[in-house]
Amino acid sequence: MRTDTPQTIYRKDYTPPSYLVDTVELGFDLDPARTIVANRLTMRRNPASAQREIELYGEELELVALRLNGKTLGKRDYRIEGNLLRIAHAPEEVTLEIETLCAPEKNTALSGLYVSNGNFITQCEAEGFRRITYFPDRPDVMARYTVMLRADKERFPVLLSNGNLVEEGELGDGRHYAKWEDPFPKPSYLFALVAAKLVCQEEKFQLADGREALLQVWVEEGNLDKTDHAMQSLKRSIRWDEERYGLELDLDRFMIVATGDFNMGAMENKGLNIFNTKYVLANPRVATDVDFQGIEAVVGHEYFHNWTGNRVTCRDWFQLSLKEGLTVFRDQEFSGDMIGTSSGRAVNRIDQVRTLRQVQFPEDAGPMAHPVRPDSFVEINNFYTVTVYEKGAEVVRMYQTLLGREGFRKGMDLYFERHDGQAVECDDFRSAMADANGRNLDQFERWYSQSGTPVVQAEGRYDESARTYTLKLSQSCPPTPGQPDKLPFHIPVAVGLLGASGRDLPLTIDGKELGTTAVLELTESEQNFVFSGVAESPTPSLLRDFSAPVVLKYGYSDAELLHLFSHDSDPVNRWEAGQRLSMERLLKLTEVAAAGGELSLDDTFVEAMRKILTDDTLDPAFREQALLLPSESMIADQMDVVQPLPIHTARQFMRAEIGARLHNELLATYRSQQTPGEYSADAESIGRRALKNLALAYLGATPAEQALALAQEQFSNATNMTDRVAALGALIHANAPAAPDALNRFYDEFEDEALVIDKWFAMQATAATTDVAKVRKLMKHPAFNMRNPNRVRSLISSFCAANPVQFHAADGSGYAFWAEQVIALDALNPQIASRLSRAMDRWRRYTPELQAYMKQALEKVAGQTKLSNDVREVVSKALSN
Ligand code: B3K
Ligand code: ZN
Repeated sequence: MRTDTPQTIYRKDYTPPSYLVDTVELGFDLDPARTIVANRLTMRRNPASAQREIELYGEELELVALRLNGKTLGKRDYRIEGNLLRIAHAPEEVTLEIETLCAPEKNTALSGLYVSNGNFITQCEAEGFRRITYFPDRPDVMARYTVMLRADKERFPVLLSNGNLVEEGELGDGRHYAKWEDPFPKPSYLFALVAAKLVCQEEKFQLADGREALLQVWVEEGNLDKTDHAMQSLKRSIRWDEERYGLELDLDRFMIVATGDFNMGAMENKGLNIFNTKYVLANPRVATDVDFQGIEAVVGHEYFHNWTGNRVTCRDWFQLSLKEGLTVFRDQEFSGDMIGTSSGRAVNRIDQVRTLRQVQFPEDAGPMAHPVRPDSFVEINNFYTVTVYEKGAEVVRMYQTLLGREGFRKGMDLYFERHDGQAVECDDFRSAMADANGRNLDQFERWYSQSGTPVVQAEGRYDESARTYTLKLSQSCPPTPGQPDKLPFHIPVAVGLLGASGRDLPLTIDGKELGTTAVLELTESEQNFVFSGVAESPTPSLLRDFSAPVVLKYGYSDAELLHLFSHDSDPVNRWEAGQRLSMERLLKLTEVAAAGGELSLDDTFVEAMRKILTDDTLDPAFREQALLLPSESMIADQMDVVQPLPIHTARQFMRAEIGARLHNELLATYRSQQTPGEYSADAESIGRRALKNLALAYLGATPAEQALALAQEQFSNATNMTDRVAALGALIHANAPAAPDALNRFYDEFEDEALVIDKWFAMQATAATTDVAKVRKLMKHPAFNMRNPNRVRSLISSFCAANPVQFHAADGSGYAFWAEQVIALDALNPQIASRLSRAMDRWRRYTPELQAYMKQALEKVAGQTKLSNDVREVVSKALSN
């Protein structure tokens, strides 16, 4: 917590570290109130640095002793300025011994060493290691670690750290020890320790080269019935990385530890991944299909970091997307491959596109917009964003689209050949891709340096006599903070042409046959692509498989969209056509609702929905995606002045219309898509449940009694959490008389399952009937805890980010609540407070009345004298012009 003006750090100011560290020996005497950390480092001057002082970072530490080459340093031998400890005139080679004290039980920020439900846990990325000991805590300093842990045996029977266990034993007086050695040099952000009362599911697993690795999933006693899915996911991840990229597990032991108090999803510490329980614990009783899928993806993600992030790491934090964008891409491909079928893969891709549009596009268009490789930051923790992660993954995906899967693999191989064991930059990855394929990817660099979402405008012209179709593509990119003008991007635009029958036409450009999908490379502001031998006037299917993270504009007619919605061979674009059809209508309905007019929905649209709903040749999972309407926030993004209430009214009206006019088909679907028998989280069953529950939701959007009876019946008889919450959600969203009782029953049954109680809070927080007063009341519930990030997210963040009607209440009460909670949370956990503060990013887009209240709330937060850098950066960017 600082009161001085936060400092901005610039990418251009990078200088190499003055000293390199070879070895680190850490000794921990673990005590929740007062932990002693002894740190012995061997260092040597870095020939690549002009700087001669030793620079160590430290935060919230009490320095007890400091020795250099055996000699105790006095106050005059070093300087401490803020978080930096500097030692001048040090020799070429030094051994530093540092003893510090910290208080893990007082650490509510959950960064560094903290206590969670009585257990010791660490989180060091990005800059948590400096809260454990003084250290050159920057990712380009890689060292070998040996760790000695000492703790009370009764309270902390399990002692874990990175690498291999080399020794353990008793210390007398009820204490014991364990010594761990990590054979691989690593940056400090990958350090981890766990001292806890835990149990594990473990298994020996055969690696491709014949070695056996010990795999463990550690959880609190009582949760051993929820570890199997994580273990299976881990094994699948290991196998997949061997097969797809030839990358093997390099350790004899790989551990996952679950904790209930965690700022994000999980962390890829070398050999000792630490996870939020949300991404480990699952069984059908407590976890939904989405939870099962999330666990597989996150277990994969953290495992894949072992190569993309750990073996090859980032030179500095500006390069974060080097590991995150690439690793998200890898986990996305993994999830797609695990589903296997092409339509399953498409559904997976549609989910990615939806997230990107729903969360990343708004970020790119708001005050926090930044390039995939940012140029500056105040607080690095604010840059673990959807831009760095999800847009970063799209950037990596574009290499694969441009180079092909094999070309991409060649690039990956070269990347590891060149950089294994190094801390590198995004440019190094791009060079490896270019060099391995003999391609010039210079212009592609702009995806890393320019922020904002590019807009690609398309126009098509068919020349009947020449049998040519000319596609004119032009690009532009709106100004973003600090970047008024943009240069053209290198954009892969995958295109197909549909004939009147709905079938793909063969594509030829410059005499080259390109199959039925051509990847056009748009590199200029404007380019023409001429397809020859086009037998009929086609309907263009543009940006297939969402080949670039851009907004695509084309003046589609309703007829063309209906044609694509019925026939496009590219499932992503088929879905996209449906989204465009609904979005157009939702925007018109919103206008009418705002003017107090009468709402109506055309038959054409309802018929198109009916056709998809009843098309049994389509996968249920795809049908569900195609029938799902754009969210209220996505509608808001399309408007010049956002009016949350009319948007809600319009969307609710459309849901009710679909529910009523397709009543029979929805009911039939509800009945035909049941998944009786034992629960299985395979893609097929997940798809059936999704479609069935969407049908239930549509039916529940109408006033029909029958739907509520179905929901009640499903709620009572459900044998899995997916069906249980879907039914409860339908009751809550219909404001059914049975809802309060169902909520109580749900609570009583799952009182001891923290992750389920999170759902209980979140469902209430996002109900359109839940106003600020109700949220305040829920905050007084004994199960609410302001110190637990999952709980805060489930109640406070869900309300502010996913209950638009109430959050944007006309009296400004939602915003006042937001300010109050941001301030309260900031004193406990700046990272969580900062995430919440982002709910106000796009305040300038609302009506003047709402804007005035929002500004007031932002100013209230900004006016606090004691505010973390995290929150200060976000609110000051929101308020600046
Ligand atoms: N690398 C971590 C994120 C750390 C966030 C620090 N504020 C998880 C991940 O992306 O795998
Ligand atoms: Zn990651």
